[in-house]
Amino acid sequence: MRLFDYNRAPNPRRVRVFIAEKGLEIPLIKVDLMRMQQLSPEFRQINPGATLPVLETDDGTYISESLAICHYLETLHPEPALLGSSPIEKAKVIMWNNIAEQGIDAAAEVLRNVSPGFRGHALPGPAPTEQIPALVQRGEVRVIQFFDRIEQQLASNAYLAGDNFSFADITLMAATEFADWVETHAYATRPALQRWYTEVTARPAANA
Ligand SMILES: N[C@@H](CCC(=O)N[C@@H](CS)C(=O)NCC(=O)O)C(=O)O
Repeated sequence: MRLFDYNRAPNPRRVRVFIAEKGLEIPLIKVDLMRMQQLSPEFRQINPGATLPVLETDDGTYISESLAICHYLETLHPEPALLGSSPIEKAKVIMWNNIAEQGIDAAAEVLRNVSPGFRGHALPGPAPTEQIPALVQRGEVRVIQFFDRIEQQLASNAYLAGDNFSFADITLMAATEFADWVETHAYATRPALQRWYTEVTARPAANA
């Protein structure tokens, strides 16, 4: 197995942390997003959507989408369970993972429409897309709304999906860090998020 990865991007980070939490070792193949290597014909053979991460399995299948990759790895290596154990827990992990992904999307809406580095590439994928300045402010509203919802959940739950650390926390960790790229400093004003962030980043896998 190999993971196509870029160390600074939030979605590949989710999968690297998941792999580290499982105690697995999967070789990383760097695809440099700053140099737009994801748009090369070679990489588009691997993932026509031109996004990272992508897992190449031992039989040569390419799996994109972080949740799909982690679901595959969880099936092969069920312990420790990071996608929930009981039916209810599994549903809550997917639910909160999907909500946490909205935080990444909201921060991306700001970043990709304001940063000169994303001119002509405001959306991932091979088609050129122009920035829309009005989306910056709308994205900022989304980011605040997102973290307010998260704060409410973490105020009465140890972890995002309930009592146990899960992939939803990994996604939220990536979202929280990524939101800092657009100067959100979400945890500075949200005590439950701060408490949770301190705890999850103390886990050894958080360095992945
Ligand atoms: N839904 C996908 C999102 C993948 C994604 O958007 N990855 C970003 C990096 S965080 C990317 O590859 N961007 C390429 C680009 O901006 O061209 C997932 O869950 O993995």
